[in-house]
Amino acid sequence: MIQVLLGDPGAGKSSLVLRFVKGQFVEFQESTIGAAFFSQTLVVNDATVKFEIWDTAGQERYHSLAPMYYRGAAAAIIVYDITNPASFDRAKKWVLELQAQGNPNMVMALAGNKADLLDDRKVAAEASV
Ligand SMILES: Nc1nc2c(ncn2[C@@H]2O[C@H](COP(=O)(O)OP(=O)(O)OP(=O)(O)O)[C@@H](O)[C@H]2O)c(=O)[nH]1
Ligand SMILES: [Mg+2]
Repeated sequence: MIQVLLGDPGAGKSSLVLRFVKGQFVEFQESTIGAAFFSQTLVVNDATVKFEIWDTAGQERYHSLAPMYYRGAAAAIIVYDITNPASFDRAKKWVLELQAQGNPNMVMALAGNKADLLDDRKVAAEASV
């Protein structure tokens, strides 16, 4: 299953993938250039699922590359940082772009990242896209 992560720079896309694939977290994760590819095989309900993940770069100058990664994806995870309202606004734009230009069968999920920084939350849990 091909999956793509989209979202503001600094939202934590690479950190989520690194945790999922290697179980690691680094405090000073470098900003992604272009996109990075990861894969992870898991057994889910007796079925073996191979996740093939495109971790895209959030910086605006890479925006035009994004369709190359989301067009073939079965699922997209749009990541924002709960302490950063601008990242939530950017997430809404990704939803609109995927609705307009993505594969209509693609599953979309919105992930409010940096849940450990709850005291600094600036996007309400009930905020809607
Ligand atoms: N406190 C906290 N920090 C996080 C969390 N996830 C990521 N970070 C930090 O946020 C910074 C940015 O994370 P990245 O994973 O590089 O963000 P990104 O979305 O991949 O950014 P780009 O590659 O530039 O698009 C890093 O310094 C991470 O250590 C989290 O859940 N909690
Ligand atoms: Mg990254």
